[in-house]
Amino acid sequence: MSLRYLTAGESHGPALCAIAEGFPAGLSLDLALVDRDLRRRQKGYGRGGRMQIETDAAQFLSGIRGRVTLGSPIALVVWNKDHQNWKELMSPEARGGPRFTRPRPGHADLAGVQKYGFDDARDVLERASARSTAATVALGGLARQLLSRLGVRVCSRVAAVGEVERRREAPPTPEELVAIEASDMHVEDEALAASWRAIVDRERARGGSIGGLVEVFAEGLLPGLGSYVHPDRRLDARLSGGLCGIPAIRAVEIGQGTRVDLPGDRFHDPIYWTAERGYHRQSNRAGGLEGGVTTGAPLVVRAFMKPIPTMTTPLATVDLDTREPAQARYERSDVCAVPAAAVVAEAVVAWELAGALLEKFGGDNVTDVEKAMEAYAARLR
Ligand code: EPS
Repeated sequence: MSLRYLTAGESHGPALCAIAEGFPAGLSLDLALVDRDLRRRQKGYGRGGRMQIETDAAQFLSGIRGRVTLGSPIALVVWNKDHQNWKELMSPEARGGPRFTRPRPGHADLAGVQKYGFDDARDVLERASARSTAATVALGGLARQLLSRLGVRVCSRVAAVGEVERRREAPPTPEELVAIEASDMHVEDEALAASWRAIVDRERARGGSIGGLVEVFAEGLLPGLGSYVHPDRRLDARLSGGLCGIPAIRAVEIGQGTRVDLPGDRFHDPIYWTAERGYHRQSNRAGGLEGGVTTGAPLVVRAFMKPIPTMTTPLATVDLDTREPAQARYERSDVCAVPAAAVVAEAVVAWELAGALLEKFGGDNVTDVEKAMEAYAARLR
């Protein structure tokens, strides 16, 4: 394990924090870019009131000196501004307020209460909240800068909200990326964004919520990251595990991996060789991974997000105190967080790719990593 991390923090506690260990020394960081990713995560049509309160920013505590990594653990904090309003409920010193006794179907509320022996689902939901993904995105922001130094670019887009889906097979162009970043639906096509906004509005009016599909792309990868030699070294396994670790992600697809309706000759990518290009393919149905190993083609990974389980028209549940039928308690939430999930998925993919790169080319200093990559690329040629 060359790169590892831990996050901590409750949604309305004082802060979210993270420690990353295994970054090579000598990497120049633009710390403002991490905050830029945190702002991207806060955006999106369909977000709830919390995002009006927060202006997420990472405060770095260790592992960086003069904007250059030291090779020592990098600790960071994202303060929860909203904690000021929750001090009586959510401090290490206080736990006031009414208990949360009507668990929301689809959330971790009931499972967590049963598992940990609580009588208040708040003890569960504060950590189960997708608020924790702010820490994930800050870590991804660091990984992205390492990848960028090593020639790898990671980006994302939304491919579906509710029933309207439009996938891409190839990464967005730089011009399309500008449009994606400017869009409150995180997509290059404004007409598509408008149809998704209408779906979000419909669900808001129904008191419901809506999920969708996000796509993450990575370009500039050498062939040979990850491995087939053991299940836990397969990069597709690591990407899927990481992505399913994001709250509300229920399924992952690599390339056209779910197209089990296709026969083999239309599922795989024929191999060619020319003196100019070496080994290559004319298609990328595999999404850049074969046998758990990068092929050198762009990585294409999709993550499916379920509708957020907190709804103003709640589902049936049972009260934890009385065991009587009840309606699930409503907590402030998002009607749709699919654009934000794309940014989080990007961070997770960046993190896993940075780990895979360091595993193959690892060194104590980022220049050592670069040299190892160059030597490997020369062998491939
Ligand atoms: C989130 C912050 C949370 C929720 C959301 C994600 O803030 P609050 O509970 O104060 O409104 O908006 O969490 C959920 C959707 C959930 O189900 O837990 C964030 O920062 O992304």
